[in-house]
Amino acid sequence: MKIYYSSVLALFSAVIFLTSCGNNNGKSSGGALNSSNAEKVYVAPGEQDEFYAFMSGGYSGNLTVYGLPSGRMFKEIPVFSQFPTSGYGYSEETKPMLETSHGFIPWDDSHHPDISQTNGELDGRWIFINGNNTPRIARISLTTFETVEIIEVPNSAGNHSSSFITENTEYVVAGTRFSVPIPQRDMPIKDYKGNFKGALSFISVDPESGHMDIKFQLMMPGFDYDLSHPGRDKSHGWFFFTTYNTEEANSLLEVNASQNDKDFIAAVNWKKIEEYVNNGGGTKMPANYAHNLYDEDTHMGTTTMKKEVLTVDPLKVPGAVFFLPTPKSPHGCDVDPTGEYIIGNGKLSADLTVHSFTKMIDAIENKKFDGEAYGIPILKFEDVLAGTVKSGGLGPLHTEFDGKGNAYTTFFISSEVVKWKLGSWEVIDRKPTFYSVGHLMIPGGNSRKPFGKYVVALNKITKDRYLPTGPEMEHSAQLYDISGEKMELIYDFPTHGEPHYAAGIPASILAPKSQKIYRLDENKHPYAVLSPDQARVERKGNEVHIYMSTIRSHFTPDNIEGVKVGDKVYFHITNHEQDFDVPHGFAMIGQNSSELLVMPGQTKTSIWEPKQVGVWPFYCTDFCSALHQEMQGYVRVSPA
Ligand code: CUK
Ligand code: CUA
Repeated sequence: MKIYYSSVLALFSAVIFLTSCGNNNGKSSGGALNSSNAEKVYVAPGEQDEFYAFMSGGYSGNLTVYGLPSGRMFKEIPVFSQFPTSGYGYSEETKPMLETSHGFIPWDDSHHPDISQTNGELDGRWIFINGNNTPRIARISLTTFETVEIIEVPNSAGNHSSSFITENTEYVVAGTRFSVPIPQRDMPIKDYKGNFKGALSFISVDPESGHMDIKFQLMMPGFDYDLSHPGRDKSHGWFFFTTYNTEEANSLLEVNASQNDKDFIAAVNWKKIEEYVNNGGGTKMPANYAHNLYDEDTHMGTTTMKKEVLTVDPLKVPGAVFFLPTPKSPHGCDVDPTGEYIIGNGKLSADLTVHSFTKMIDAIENKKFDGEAYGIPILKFEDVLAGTVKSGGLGPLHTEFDGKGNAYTTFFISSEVVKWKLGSWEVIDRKPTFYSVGHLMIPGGNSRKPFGKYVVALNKITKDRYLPTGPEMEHSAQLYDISGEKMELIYDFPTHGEPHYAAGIPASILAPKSQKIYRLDENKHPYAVLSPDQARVERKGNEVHIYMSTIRSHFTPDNIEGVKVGDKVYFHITNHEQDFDVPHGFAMIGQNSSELLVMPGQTKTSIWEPKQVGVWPFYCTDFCSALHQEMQGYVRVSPA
């Protein structure tokens, strides 16, 4: 299909045109499935996958875990959203994880997972992901696959250029998509220009505990900070952010916001700012934000409300922030494994712009500037340009690397992945995606050490790839074998929610570290019962605490009397199984939260507020033994 365009507007219509005319005749195309491809993705019964792939859940607010190459989904990890399957966000232990300065927010829009690194290589300790809507960053343990920490990001709005991490997981970085008045205040929207600010947050990660803390927020001019990536190897110590709307328009009809032929990539020397802050620099400012921690010994979540944050004015730290002009509203901002090349994908362009880190440093040292924006020096485009990739595609978004000197870029409008060579900028191969690809992922493909065997394309539109399921369809991932010179499409599989980005890691790194069971003798939950003979019922005013134990297949106690209408009944349930993968569930009639799933060695709490007199049953929701159906009990509720 030939596409020509003469204006930005034509490009936007091209988006609509291409995505709506796709292959909608019910006949799929691009089926490259021959028997050798079938062998490549076939993981025989009893065998296991070679890679884990963690896919963001988009508006599901969660993170899903897949195997590659099979495309089998293993788990959905609840992060920002309540999840009835496990009771996350419903149990008393996990409710605090969803507290924010706006109150209890039980959903979000999760975009970019990133795995912790040591020396620029995946270490598989934690995975981080951003909440885009109510700005938050979560840390998930990769031994328990549970969300263990969430920190809210104040002064941010649309937490999109997040959550990317530095080479030794010194920082997880969160950038704001929307600039806003800081501090927030009542003011005319049309006065945006010059008055709004964009906060780029550097959140430190404790190397032992993993605990996050906002070290500083860099208060940048009021542009939109879209995506970011850390420098690595030679550019370690820097962080790069794409911007759009450098016009600072308050309404983004393209006539307003795409006037500038070039927006910027902001280059931030965070080491320099860190030094400034460590020497007492920066200004403390009042800010309200929640810090939620899940303690893996007590199995309890807690919320602390923080009251201030340290802000840094970039003009106070000379030599720390520069702008690199980059054409056509750049979206993805990706740094190659050597740290030399910074790739800006201008959404409204056909070409990719590659900047050189070495040239950037030269230009800075020689003070070769081309003006400034709000006091921040702008480097000359020609002085920092390493090369241009004449891609022949339309709507470039994101780039990953295979560690063999090649880069792979997605094109949303022309629906394809293009493979090109770093240094010579020549296009080596291109393969269509079905349809409209956003991010792509090579395991380790944004680290110093990629595992360049597969690339997964994360497509926004599914159309005719699967059996029809009504107007709404799941999104679609496509797997390409990239071990040879040419890419080969080998598999399609549906995904859950809207996966924006994904992070992959070899199973050989992660699988051996996965924890199998919580030890009951290490359970420090304040309401745990460590043996069934401690099970009991205690009344405190109108609160009734039931300390309950479960073991195949019985609740102790299972007949509870003495509860009255208007009481608040707490079921504290400890699972006493010693064998891994034997959960028990708990459901009580009329319970308006959700069931609970309690793993061996764990304690979880559910509240029930009976409104009616009677004898009411409860039961186990997880098929735990041949006598699972017998795992039940009654609560007698008497008049108040
Ligand atoms: S993205 Cu968030 S709008 Cu290109 Cu990372 Cu999908
Ligand atoms: Cu316990 Cu079913």
